[in-house]
Amino acid sequence: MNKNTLLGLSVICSSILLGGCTSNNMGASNSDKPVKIILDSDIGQDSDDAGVMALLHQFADNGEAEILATMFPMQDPMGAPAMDVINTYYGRPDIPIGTYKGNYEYKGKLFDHYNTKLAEKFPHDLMHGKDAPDAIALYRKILAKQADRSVVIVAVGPERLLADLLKSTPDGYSKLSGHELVKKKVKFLSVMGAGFPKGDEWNVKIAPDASKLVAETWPTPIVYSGYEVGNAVRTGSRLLTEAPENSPIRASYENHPFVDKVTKDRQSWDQTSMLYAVRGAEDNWTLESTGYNYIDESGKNEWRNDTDKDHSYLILQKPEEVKKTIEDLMVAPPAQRKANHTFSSQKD
Ligand SMILES: [Ca+2]
Repeated sequence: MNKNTLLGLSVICSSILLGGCTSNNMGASNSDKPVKIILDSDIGQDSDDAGVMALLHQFADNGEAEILATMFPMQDPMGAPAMDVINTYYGRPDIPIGTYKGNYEYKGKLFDHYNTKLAEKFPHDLMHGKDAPDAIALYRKILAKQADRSVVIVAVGPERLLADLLKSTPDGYSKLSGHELVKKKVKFLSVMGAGFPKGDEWNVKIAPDASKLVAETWPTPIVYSGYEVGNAVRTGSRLLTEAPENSPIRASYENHPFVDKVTKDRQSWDQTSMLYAVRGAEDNWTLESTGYNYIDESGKNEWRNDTDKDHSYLILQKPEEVKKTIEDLMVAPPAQRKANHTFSSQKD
């Protein structure tokens, strides 16, 4: 990345991301639309994972994004069905869904706060994680078909799949190693994780070796939305009054134990990473990019300046505007053309 200092503010100017740079207005330009997205989300843990899927589908409705796949990085067999519920609600029941098939022991307690509830209540046809393909194989299958440097991965949970993807070996989909395949096909990685300038954040701590490997070896730019960004943007309460009653996003926030009992809002960690990935920085954020994100063995992290890598982190500038943008997208119904969708011809 090229780096400029503008009025004392360190910003990145990435020729990879932008083909140029104007002040702090970073990210994919309109000419890059639709942005090809793979979402990697630990849905069911926290309500913002449902929120991030709402943003992704609204961006697809707007022609801003193309959804290549959604991936679930944990062993919970109901994660993939919950993703299928939301994809189906938004009229895209055939989006490929991959799930983690490995035996990694996560370093903390995992929850199914709403995956099973969604699967029991809403239409879908992927009923169990065992029926979903292995996420690493699906990553390789999809990446192999895409144009070079065209895919943006948005990772808003533990980075288990990303680390295992890097370590994957040639197969029937590609003769490239995982590292080579990512380098060839991925434009950049947008991560919700860590904290800046220092952090001790859940997504990293629950699989610290994975986040550490990705930070140290991922061969494209990485843009982190740290804990402090989403922590300052609270959303969700409008779902209860403005979203359709049959919205699985609304259902994911209703009665979720992490949602504030008074305000009915929850932090918007995951949505910030998606918003940046699709729309760029606009004037919502500036980026710090001189240095790199160091992650230790336990998952604690800090921004260091002794070496420069293709890492950046978001610095929130417009919390109220970001809040409104995110919540507008979360409460909006699926496009009308999809409201008439029938569920008779779903996945094969
Ligand atoms: Ca998450």
